[in-house]
Amino acid sequence: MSDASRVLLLLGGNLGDPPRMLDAAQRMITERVGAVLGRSRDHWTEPWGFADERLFLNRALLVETVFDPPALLRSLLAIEQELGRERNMAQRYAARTIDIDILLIGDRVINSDRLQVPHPRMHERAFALSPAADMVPLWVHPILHRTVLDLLNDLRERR
Ligand code: PH2
Ligand code: MG
Ligand code: MG
Repeated sequence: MSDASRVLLLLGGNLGDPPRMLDAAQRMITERVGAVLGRSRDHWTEPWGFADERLFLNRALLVETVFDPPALLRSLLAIEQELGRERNMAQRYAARTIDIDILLIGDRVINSDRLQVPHPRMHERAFALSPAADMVPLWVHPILHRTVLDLLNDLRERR
């Protein structure tokens, strides 16, 4: 068995009933992946990267898990599927019921075909950094060597 890792997840969705979807995802994560040590506020955010009439609800979770990264990814994808996530291969970004992304796993850096950690676009996305900063503002990004709060401020400066 591997040691427990602290994982920062981002939940997001903009179809159906987002608060209910995110609550259901959080419950399934607690049951199957590990203890939820903390959660952010809920943030209603503008769709990023594509146009859609419906706002996203985003929430970050701090989770402790004994799963290794591939097992973690597999179980998060299974939860997305069970909650009705449909993937449209023709579109990079699309409206969805639920998305569960791995933002950070401790100070690990992973570059496999299936999984990149830190999430490669987290530093460009206020919808990820704002919820993260509610909970873990001082977590240091292991590639950029900036805290979550610094990354959020950097983004604001560039806008
Ligand atoms: N996720 C995306 C693309 N755009 N926009 C917002 N506001 N929130 C998201 O979670 C989100 C997005 C890709 O996964
Ligand atoms: Mg995503
Ligand atoms: Mg995803």
